[in-house]
Amino acid sequence: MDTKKIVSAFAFSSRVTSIDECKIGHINSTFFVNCEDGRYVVQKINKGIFKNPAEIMANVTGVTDHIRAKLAAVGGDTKNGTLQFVKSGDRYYHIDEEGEYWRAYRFVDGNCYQTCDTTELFCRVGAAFGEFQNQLADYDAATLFEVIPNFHHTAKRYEAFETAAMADVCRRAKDCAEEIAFIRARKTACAFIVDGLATGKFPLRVTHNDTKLNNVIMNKETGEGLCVIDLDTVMPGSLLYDFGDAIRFGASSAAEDETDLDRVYVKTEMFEAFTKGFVTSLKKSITKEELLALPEAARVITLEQAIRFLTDHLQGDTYFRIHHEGHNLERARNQLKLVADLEAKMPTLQAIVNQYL
Ligand code: GN1
Ligand code: MG
Repeated sequence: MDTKKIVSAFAFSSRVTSIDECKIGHINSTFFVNCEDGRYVVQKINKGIFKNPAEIMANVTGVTDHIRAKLAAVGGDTKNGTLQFVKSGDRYYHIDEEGEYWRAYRFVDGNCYQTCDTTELFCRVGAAFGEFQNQLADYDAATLFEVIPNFHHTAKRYEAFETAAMADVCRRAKDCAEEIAFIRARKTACAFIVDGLATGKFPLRVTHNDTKLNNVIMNKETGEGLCVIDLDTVMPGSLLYDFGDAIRFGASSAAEDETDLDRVYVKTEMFEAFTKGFVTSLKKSITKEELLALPEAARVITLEQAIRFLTDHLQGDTYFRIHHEGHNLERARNQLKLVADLEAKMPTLQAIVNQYL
């Protein structure tokens, strides 16, 4: 792969001075491209996972244009408040000689966190995701391409897990019998959000679907949320997906792959902080049903992530990039520890959200 040649396919407004590789993220390959007029991100879209890169780029440019217009209307930061993609010819992606899809966007300078140490920070992250939801409240969901069908369909994730456990192609099931049993005991929980969407209990909204702490860039000066990034999975969904995934990642005491499980638990003060930022930012647009379901959503989405990691482990690590053998099993165990802790703390979490009724 000739990175220089790929980079040269994009219409940067000034000369490229250097290129560095970025190692964070489980899916796409990312490079930082330094130009005379600033920094850019050039990314190879993982075609194995994102089967329709052109449609993804239509989604993300549509969404970012919409947000930019919203920012302009209120005198907001149109330069850094949402991603700005760079064209290659007349489109927003470049196809290299190997048929791989690439895209480029302006690097948003700010702070990005992998773990959250203060409640203030996490409250601001919650406010940023709530605001993102608000900005897209009037976006026509019907125009969005469903990039990964059933992405947060936890019940279908469960079915895929059962299939993988039964097939056991790598003969790994015997080493994770306890984890498999733990998940099986929670099968009914998997339908909680999708059933609510199907019956109309929870409204269908445009959601981000990957609301990890590291997907919000924070303003270096003010500390407030500046830009929500990683928009590949923006699709119609439930606000509960976004809330649940944010708690799963940001209210955990440890990284997603911490193996010392005594160090992995839910920080209730972090749950409280995110809830405050998110709910306050959503104002009246969150329904009572959604509000009451927030703690359960955190449990369901954390369980879903454990299911996804364990399924990938059982299938031979074909989806999430691993850094060593057994990495996906370690991640699954970590997430299951969080599920158990969320269950233990459920009354406290419910009391926190009830304050907003
Ligand atoms: C993937 O690549 P990254 O870290 O942004 C995954 C998310 C998972 C996450 C777990 C498209 O996101 O759904 O929650 O890993 N993205 C996709 O860390 O599957
Ligand atoms: Mg991401």
